[in-house]
Amino acid sequence: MRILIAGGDGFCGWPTALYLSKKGHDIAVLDNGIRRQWDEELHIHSLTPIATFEERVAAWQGHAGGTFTAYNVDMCDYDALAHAVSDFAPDAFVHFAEQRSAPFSMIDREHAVLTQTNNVVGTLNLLYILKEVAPDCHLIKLGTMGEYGTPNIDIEEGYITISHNGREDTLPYPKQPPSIYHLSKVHDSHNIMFACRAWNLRATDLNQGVVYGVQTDETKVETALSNRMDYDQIFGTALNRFCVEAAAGHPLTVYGAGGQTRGFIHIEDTVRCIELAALNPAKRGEFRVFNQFTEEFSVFDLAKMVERVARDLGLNPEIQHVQNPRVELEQHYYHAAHTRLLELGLKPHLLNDSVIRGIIEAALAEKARIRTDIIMPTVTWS
Ligand code: NAD
Ligand code: USQ
Repeated sequence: MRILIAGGDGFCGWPTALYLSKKGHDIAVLDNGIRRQWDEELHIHSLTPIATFEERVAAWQGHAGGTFTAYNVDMCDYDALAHAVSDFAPDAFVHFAEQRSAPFSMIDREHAVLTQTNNVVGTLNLLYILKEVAPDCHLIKLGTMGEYGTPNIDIEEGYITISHNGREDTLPYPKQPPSIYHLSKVHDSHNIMFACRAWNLRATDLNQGVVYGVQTDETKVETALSNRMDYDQIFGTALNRFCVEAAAGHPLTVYGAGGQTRGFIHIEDTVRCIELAALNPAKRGEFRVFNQFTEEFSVFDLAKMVERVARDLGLNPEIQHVQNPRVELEQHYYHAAHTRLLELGLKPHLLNDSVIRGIIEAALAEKARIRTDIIMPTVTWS
C-alpha cells in the first residue's frame, strides 16, 4: 500500500512509519517540526537523544522495504498539504499530526487557541483535500479515549444504542472531554463524521489510550533511528513518567488520590493497530471508531507496579500524592469496550514487570540527561 503518515516525526508516527516501511509498504512521512519547536520554547527535551527529521529519514533509507519519502509540510497550509497528497497519492492517510498534550492546551488562552486551531484546521483542510483530490483514500485519524471522559456507565466503541420515549437509535457516544486538547479531538471527530456522511469519504477514528514504552524493533536498528521519550510535566505521560522518576530518584508523581483509570497501550501495539486499520479499510461513507488500548489501570496501581519493579532493580522509589493540577474525578467507574482491533487480529503486548523494567532501564541509560526541574506540574486547570 501507499501510506502517508502525518506527524511522522513524532513519538507514535516515527515508529509507525518504520514498521510499515519494513513491511514493504511505500511510505511518506509528513511533519512540519512544530513539536521540536515547542520543546525549545518550553525548555523541555526528549530524554533519548533524537536525530533531526532529515537525518533519521536518511538513516532509514537503507532499511526501507518500499519507497520512503518525506514532506516538510504544515497541515494548516492547505496548498502545501494538497500538493503532498496529490504528489504521493496515498491509499491511506494516517493522521498523527496534532498538538497532543492536555497540559500544553491548558497553559493559557494562547496555547488553547493554538491547540484547537492547529488540530481542527489541519484536519478540516485534510478533509477538503480528500474530498477534492483523493476521495477513495482511507483516513486513519488518531483520536483519544479521553473524548469520552469518565461516565458512570460502560464506554462503547464510538456509538451507543439508546431507547428514548419508545423509540431506539444508535447514536454517537456522549463526549465529556477533560481538557481543551481533548476537546479538539471531539471537534475533529464530528467534522470527520460529517465528511463521511456528506462527501462519502471513508475514515477510521482510533480513540487511543495513553501510550507507554519507547523503542520498537525498528527504532532500535541504529541510534539515528531512536524514538523520543517524553517525561516532562507537559508532554510526559503517566507510566513513562513514573519510570523516569524512579530512575532519577524523584518521587513518583501520582496526581491526587490516583484512582484515575485510563486505557493504556504499548507503542509496539500502536504501530500494529495502524497496520490493521490500513489493511482493513472503512467502506466509502463509513465513519468507524475503534477504541485503541489494551488494558485499563488506575494511575496509583501503575505507580505501585513501578515502585515494586524499581525496588527489584535496587532503586529506592517512593510514591507522592501531588496536589492534582487537573479538574478530573479521582475515583470513578471505568469500563471501556475495546474488541474491534482484537477482532481484526491484534495480539496485545500486555504490561508486565519486564516491560516496566525495560522502560526504567531506558531511562537509567540516559540518567545524566534527566532534568528533575521539568517534572513537577505547574500548569493547572482552574
Ligand atoms: P508527538 O507530539 O510526539 O508527535 C506529533 C507530531 O505531529 C510532531 O512531530 C509534530 O511536529 C507534528 N505536527 C503537529 N502539528 C502539525 C501540523 N500542523 N503539521 C504538521 N505536523 C504537525 O505526539 P504523539 O505522542 O506521537 O501523538 C501522535 C497522535 O496520537 C496525536 O494526534 C495524539 O493526540 C494521539 N495520541 C497520542 C497518545 C500518547 O500517549 N502519546 C495517546 C492517544 C492519542
Ligand atoms: N497523571 C498522574 N501523574 C502524572 C501524570 C499524569 O497522576 O505524573 C494522571 C493524570 O492526572 C490523568 C492520567 O494520569 O488522570 C493520564 O494523564 P497523562 O498525562 O498520562 O495522559 P493524558 O493527559 O490523558 O494525555 C495522554 C496523551 C494524549 C492522549 C491521551 C490518551 O498526551 O495525547 O490523547 O493520553 S487518554 O488519556 O486516553 O485520553
